[in-house]
Amino acid sequence: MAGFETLAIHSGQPSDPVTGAVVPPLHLATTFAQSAVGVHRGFEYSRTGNPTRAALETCIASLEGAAFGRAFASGLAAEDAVLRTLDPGDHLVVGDNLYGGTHRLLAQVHTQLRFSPVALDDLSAAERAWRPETRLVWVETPSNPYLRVADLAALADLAHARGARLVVDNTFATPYLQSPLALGADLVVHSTTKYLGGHSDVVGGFVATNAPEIAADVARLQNSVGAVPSPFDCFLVLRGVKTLAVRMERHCANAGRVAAMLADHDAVDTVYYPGLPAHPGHAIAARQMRGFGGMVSFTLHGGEPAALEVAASTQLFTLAESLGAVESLIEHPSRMTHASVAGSPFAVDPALLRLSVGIEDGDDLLEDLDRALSTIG
Ligand code: P1T
Repeated sequence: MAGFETLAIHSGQPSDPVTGAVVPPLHLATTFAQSAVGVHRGFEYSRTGNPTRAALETCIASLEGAAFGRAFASGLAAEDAVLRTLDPGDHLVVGDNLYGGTHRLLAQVHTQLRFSPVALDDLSAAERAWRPETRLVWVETPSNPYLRVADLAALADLAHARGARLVVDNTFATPYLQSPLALGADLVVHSTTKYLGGHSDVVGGFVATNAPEIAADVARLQNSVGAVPSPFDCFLVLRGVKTLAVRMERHCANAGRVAAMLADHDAVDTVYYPGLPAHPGHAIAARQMRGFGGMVSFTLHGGEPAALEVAASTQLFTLAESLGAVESLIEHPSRMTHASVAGSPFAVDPALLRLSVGIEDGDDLLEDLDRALSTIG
């Protein structure tokens, strides 16, 4: 089997047999000619299947070590497809730190499901939350925005021993840094809007699995519900994926430097980064990840007022939602990405700031943060 970087560039993307083009063509056709009824070359209608999307699906599936992969119009559309495989009344054990939109999807859209938030870095909490109708364990690791780390092999064992499945949102880690399926997970979901796309210019999602019955369900839902990405969206994610490995190396290096600098800064209270030895999930992250990722969160002694001031003061770190692209971003989760979880067990400390550390010159990033932190004295 070829290495990760080789798969990222070539998997699903042989040169075009007609023209020799080395990049998969952008197939905008919505429909495909049939030589007789039901006789075609693999594609009928672009909601059901599209050649540019197929290239992306083959590529990302191979990066996740998955036999099957399906692309969606957004990360939430991918999550929605997975949740639709459940029956009314089914119960999920979910990490108590999740992207706010995932919580909103569970709490406000899939109201026929039940879910219990637990600290998934504490396996006994998952055991205590278990019910006879528990079908899924759903975890982000590292989580958004607290960068909590869950032991995926242990969670998979726990879920399987009780007849449930483990779903891992691998958005923060990416398949370059972490392989949930190899650790026992049944499904991986992604917001490809983030590191896989990598350039803040496309919204997308992905589901990967090795289980044929889950794959068939997800494919049926992808076609029946129709939350598919456009061919151009697929083209952009495919292009982003080609440089994922080199981008992640730089994200990790820069984030490691930023976390160390913040941990040393007088104005900073707590730094959340799995690469710091003091992080409670450090040992597990070191075991199950290839690097510690590009996301860093921290609180300030000055509380929310100081956080708001710093968020408004950085120059290189742009104040904006989202993450995972080449440029550095800063955001205030409790009022931005996680505003919808206010008042729930998923609520985020208003003193918290989240950084998506980009791949700019590391010295420039440290200088920008240092200058912004000096504004709060
Ligand atoms: O935005 P969308 O492509 O639909 O993906 C949703 C999603 C799913 N999972 C994780 C871990 C995420 O972080 C997100 C989206 N998150 C942000 C927009 C954010 O700034 O945190």
